[in-house]
Amino acid sequence: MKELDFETDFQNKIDSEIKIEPKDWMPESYRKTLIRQISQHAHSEIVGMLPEGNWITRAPSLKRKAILLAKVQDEAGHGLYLYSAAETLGISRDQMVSDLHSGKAKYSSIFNYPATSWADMGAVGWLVDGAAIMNQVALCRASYGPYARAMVRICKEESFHQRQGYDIMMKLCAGTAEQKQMAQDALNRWWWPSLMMFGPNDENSPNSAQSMKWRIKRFSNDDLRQKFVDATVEQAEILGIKIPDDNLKWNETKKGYDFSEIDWTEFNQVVAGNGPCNKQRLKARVDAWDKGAWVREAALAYAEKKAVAIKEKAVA
Ligand code: FAQ
Repeated sequence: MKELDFETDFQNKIDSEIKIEPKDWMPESYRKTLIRQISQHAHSEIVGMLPEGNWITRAPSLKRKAILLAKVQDEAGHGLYLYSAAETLGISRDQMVSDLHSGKAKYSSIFNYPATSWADMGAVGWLVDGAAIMNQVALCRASYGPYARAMVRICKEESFHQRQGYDIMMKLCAGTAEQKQMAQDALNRWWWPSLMMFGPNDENSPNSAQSMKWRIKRFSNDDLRQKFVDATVEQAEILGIKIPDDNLKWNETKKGYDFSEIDWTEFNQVVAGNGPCNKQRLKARVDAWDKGAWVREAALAYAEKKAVAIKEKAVA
């Protein structure tokens, strides 16, 4: 078959909702786009463990501590499913990690903000996991099989994460005036960064058109952001706290909320590495990698020893 026939066949498969699998022919640019998105997504899960991991020792009760611990462990698992999915595209895990540590690979802007109070654990679960689910449910139908399958499992766990965050917010909002104020303060600080998670506006999103043609993405950045705002407004009303946007208003014509423009200068600064915690987050990852070298070496030595033993047993 000629290159052009391969391309037509590939796009026909996608249009017929047939999943692309690792050994199938794919355009080099499809492979690269997937490696970029899946590895960025994996890095986000791993770096995303840091703001919440910081609160495990300070959770207000044993129950909250156990729940938070389980959530942070889930995020590690998500990172691992996603690194594995990316590996099927021909990139090694070491390469991906090295790209993260050198600053070449991106991760979600949201994790460059500090989590300064216990209420932030509520806001992160409610808003950050909420935004993540809104984006990720669609990814369960991504055209690349290993990514789509990883996302199915991740989404199940993310819904629990979102609910535990909302539960923290409900408790705080039903507590003392000071606790409710903590919840309001957390909403004020996490609202705009959460909206930024969906990426640039559609007209400034260079990857969207091609990713949608390839059915990696099913909805545009702005469509998903709108869905998130529409779903979240009512949840804030139930909590009795106010979303920090004076222009937030129901628009009957579009059957959705109007809201203010995002501060794109801030978004670009955070993505460029100049957010409040970028340096701290990367340093934590690099330190963990360096300090964990002996674990990787020991695991490799054990695997080699085991392989030799199996070989010797087979020969005997
Ligand atoms: N932060 O052309 P587009 C989670 C970059 S998981 C940083 O629109 P695309 C779970 C983008 O990479 C959260 N960079 O790009 C959790 C591109 O740069 P490049 C992560 C961003 O790919 C919860 C450039 O801007 N989720 O939270 C961001 O079509 C709690 C142009 O943008 C995923 O990764 C951003 N916010 O659409 C864990 C989901 N937005 O690479 C722990 C999978 C955009 O060309 C605790 N990813 N950029 O140099 C996606 O769905 C897509 O990649 C988008 C961006 C929607 C993020």
